[in-house]
Amino acid sequence: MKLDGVELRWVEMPLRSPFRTSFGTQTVRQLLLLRAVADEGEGWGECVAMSEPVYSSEYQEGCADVLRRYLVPALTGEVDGISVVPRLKKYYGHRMAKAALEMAVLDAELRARGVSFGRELGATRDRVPCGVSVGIMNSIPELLDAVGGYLGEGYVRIKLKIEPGWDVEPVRAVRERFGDEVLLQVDANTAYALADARHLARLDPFDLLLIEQPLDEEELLAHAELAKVVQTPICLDESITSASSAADAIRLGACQIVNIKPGRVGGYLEARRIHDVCAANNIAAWCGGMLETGIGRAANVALAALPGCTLPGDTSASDRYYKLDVTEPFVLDDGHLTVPAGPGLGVTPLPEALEEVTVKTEWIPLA
Ligand code: NPG
Repeated sequence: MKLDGVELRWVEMPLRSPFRTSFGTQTVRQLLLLRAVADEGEGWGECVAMSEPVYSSEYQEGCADVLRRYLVPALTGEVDGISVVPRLKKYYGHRMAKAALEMAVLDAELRARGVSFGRELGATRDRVPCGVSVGIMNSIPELLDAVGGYLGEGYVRIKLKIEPGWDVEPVRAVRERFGDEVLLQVDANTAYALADARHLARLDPFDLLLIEQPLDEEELLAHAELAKVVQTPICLDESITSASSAADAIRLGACQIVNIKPGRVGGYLEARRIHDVCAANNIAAWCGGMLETGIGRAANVALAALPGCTLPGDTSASDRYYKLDVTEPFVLDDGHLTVPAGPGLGVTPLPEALEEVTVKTEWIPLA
């Protein structure tokens, strides 16, 4: 397959309600969508970088810049999904930008071959159980209302965002109100230090599935130390940037569970390798989320259907975040989403919806 070029599309998706994490509050999700145009057809990619470098070092304008300056121009001549990331090897980092480009090329290739993302990645299920991530709220009653709403909609697992000052009490309140059977986990997004180990151990009585990324992303050994004090299983997110970092973290005892986010690790093919590393080590994995549109959600749901993704993912329905998605919405059915079965992502943006959220576009031609 030969690429004619790649269109970048800046979209702004208003959130139905503000989403607060330990790194900030989002009210609008700004994303970069990619459309790879090749001789054999088109493919879509989604770059999950945020507008500011507050979750990771990448950010939207940085991704656009590296895509136009280095990554897209490197894809001259014959290209297919599997060759994208190896061809970009000389350019350090920029995993979210690379992931988006790989995704767009892979989608174009798979659509041309008539193969779905799920089939290509090795999915073994046609629907996946879904969790939901619940932001930090202004009060416990507000939190209980939100959690009650999501449980009522059928979500099979609740993840509470936590930070110092919003941890033990919200967890206790959710357990007291909704009982011990609810699958419950927490996500700190690096907000704690190893010195907080005793405090975090106060979460142990609540029988959580996991505590996600309590410490800084570079602190693997500290996570291993924390695991000796805290009984709740530790799950890593920000720290896991590749299959090799996943293997190291597991070997060091820094995590017992892994959150796989394709953008963070440089693409769906690396995400699959991480899945394989986890499976080989008997480490549970699950698919994370980054407030994707229906485009990224389609691919995430395919990843979540792999056999080693044994815990429910942050693969919520479109209406968890957006009134209007750019594809046909993903709708929860008995707590599950259906894995798209059509060629490539199995979903295509709806022109009108896409237009409504688009801020600008840019065409990057290939020589
Ligand atoms: O359901 O898509 C979702 C969101 C899940 O909490 C979620 N994502 O830290 O994992 C995270 C968080 C996130 C969202 C991080 C957007 C960065 C950007």
